[in-house]
Amino acid sequence: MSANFFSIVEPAFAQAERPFIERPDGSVLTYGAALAATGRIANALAGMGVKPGDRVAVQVEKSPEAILLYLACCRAGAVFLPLNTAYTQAELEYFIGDAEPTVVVCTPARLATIEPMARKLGVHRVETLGTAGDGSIMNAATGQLDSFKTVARSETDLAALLYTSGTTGRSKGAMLTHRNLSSNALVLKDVWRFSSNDVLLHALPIFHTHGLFVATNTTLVAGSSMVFLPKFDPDEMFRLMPKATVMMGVPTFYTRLLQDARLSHESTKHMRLFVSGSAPLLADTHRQWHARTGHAVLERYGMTETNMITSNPYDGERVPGAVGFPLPDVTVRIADPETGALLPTDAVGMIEVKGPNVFSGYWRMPEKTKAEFRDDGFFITGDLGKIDDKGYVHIVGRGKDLVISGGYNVYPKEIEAEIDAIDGVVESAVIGVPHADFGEGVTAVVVASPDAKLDEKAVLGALDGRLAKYKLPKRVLFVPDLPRNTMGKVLKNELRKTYDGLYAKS
Ligand code: MLC
Ligand code: AMP
Repeated sequence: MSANFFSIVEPAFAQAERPFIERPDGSVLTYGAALAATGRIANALAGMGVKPGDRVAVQVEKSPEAILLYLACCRAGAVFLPLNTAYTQAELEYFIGDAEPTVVVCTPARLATIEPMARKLGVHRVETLGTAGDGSIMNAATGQLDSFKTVARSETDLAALLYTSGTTGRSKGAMLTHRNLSSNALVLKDVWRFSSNDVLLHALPIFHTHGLFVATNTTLVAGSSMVFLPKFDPDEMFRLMPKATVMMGVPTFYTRLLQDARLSHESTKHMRLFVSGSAPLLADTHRQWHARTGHAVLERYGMTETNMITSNPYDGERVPGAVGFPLPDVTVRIADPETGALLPTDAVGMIEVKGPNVFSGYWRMPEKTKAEFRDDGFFITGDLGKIDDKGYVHIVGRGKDLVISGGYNVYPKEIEAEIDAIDGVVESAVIGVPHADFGEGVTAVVVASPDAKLDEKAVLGALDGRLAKYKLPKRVLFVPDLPRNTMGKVLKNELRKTYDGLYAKS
C-alpha cells in the first residue's frame, strides 16, 4: 500500500456528511466536500506541471482552503512548503531561492510584490489564495474533476519542507517524510484518545508543526472535526468553545485566557482536553489553570524536525513543568553534550531522540544534517533536560541560542546580524528575557559608536521590513560594552540576569 499520508487519512473522508471544518460563521466544510475539493486542486496542480517531489511554497492567511491545498499537495505527491505570513519580502526571497518551488501560492494582496521576485528566481507559476475561497488556484481548480488518483509515495518520500531558523547561518529546511507525518498523527490520536466525536478548537497558525501537523493531522486520522478561527482571539475562543471538546495552544493562549474573567469551571465543563506545547508552560500557569477550570493542561514537547517527542499521560499524572513520557515508538535519551556519553536518571544533558517521527535531514545541507545526528541515528535536539525516576522528561534549558516568543522561534544570530549592519552599531547581543505575555521577550543589547546618534526607535525603524514582526526586539537597550569571558565570548547569561525584570509588568 502507498505510504502517502493522504492515503492514511482517506478513511475519514468516507464519512462524507461529517463536518471536517466549521468556520467562525457556522458554515461547515464536510469531509465529502473536502475530498472533492482536494481532488480538484490536485488536478489543477498537476495541470500546472507539479510533479511528485516538486515543492509548492505557500504563504497565505489561514483558511479551510489552505488546508485543502496542503492535502491536495499530498495527493499530488508534491512537497508542501508553508511559510509564516509574517515573513518579509527579504525573508521570502531566501526560502524561495533555496527550495526552488515549482509553484508559489501567496495572498492576492502580496501578488504584485512576490510574483516578480519569484519569477526572477525561476518559479514556474505564482498563484493566489484568499481567505474567502477566492484566488487563482481556486479558479484553476473550478471545473477540474473531483476524482484524482492519489500519487503513490513511499515512507521516505518527502511530504513537507518546513524552514527553521538556524543558530548559525541561514534557515534550514527540515525535510519531513510521509512516514514522519503518519506515525506521529496515529500515535497522538491514540495517546490523546481522539475520536470522531471530538471537535478541536483550532486557533493556531497553520504554517508550523503545531497547527498544521499536531492539530490538523491528528484530527484527520481520527475523523474528528475542527472549529477554525483565523487567529487567537479571546472573545472568539469563548464564543466557540461550547462547540469544542479539545483545545491546543501555545502557553500564551493559556496565560491570556487566564486573564479573562470568563474562564471558569462552567465555561470549560464540556471540554475533554487542553494541550499545550511549542514553549515551556510555567508550572504556575498549569496550577492556575487547574484551579480555575478543574482541567490539568496536558503538556507535550516537540520540534519541527521531530514532530512530537513526549507527552504527559492522558490518564496518569500530568506533572506541572514536565513534558511527560516519550511517545510510543520514540526513544529519548539524555547525553553529555560534548562527548555524547549517556547520562543517568536525573542528570541534566542534551535531549536526543530517535524514531519514525524524526525528519530525514536538512534540505540540501548534508553537512548540517550530519552535525545534528549522532552516528547511531539519534537527533541532537539542542534542548537540555533530564529524565526523572518515574520516566518523565523535564526540559531545563537550551543548549542552543534560541528565544521562543509566543511559540515562535527567534534565533538571536539572525537579529544580531541585522542590527550590526546598522550604521553606528559596534556590536549587539540579542537575548530572551522573561515576558508575562510571550514567555520570552526578544531583547537587543546594543553598543553604539560614541558619535552615532542612535536610539531605540532608530534601531527598530532600521529593522522594520527586514525581519518578520514577531522577531523584532520588544526593547533595544544601549550599553557601553558587552560583558565577555576571558575567551571573548559574550556572557548572555549575565545579560539575561541584568534585564530579568524588564517585562515583569507587561
Ligand atoms: C505577534 N507578535 C508577536 C508574536 N505574535 N511578537 C512576539 N512574539 C509573538 N509570538 C507581534 C505582532 O506582530 C504585533 O506587533 C504585536 O506582537 C502584538 O500582537 P498581538 O495582537 O498581541 O499578537 P497576536 O496576533 O495575538 O499573536 C500572539 C499569538 C501568536 C501568541 C497568538 O503569536 C501565535 O498564534 N503564536 C503561535 C505560534 C505557533 O503556532 N508556534 C508553533 C511553532 S511549532 P505590532 O508591532 O504590529 O504591534 C513548534 C513545535 C512544537 O514550536 O513543539 O509545537
Ligand atoms: P520549533 O523549531 O519551532 O519547532 O521549536 C522547537 C523548540 O520548541 C524545541 O526545541 C523546544 O526548545 C521548544 N519546545 C517545544 N515544546 C516545548 C515544551 N513543551 N516545553 C519547552 N520547550 C518546548
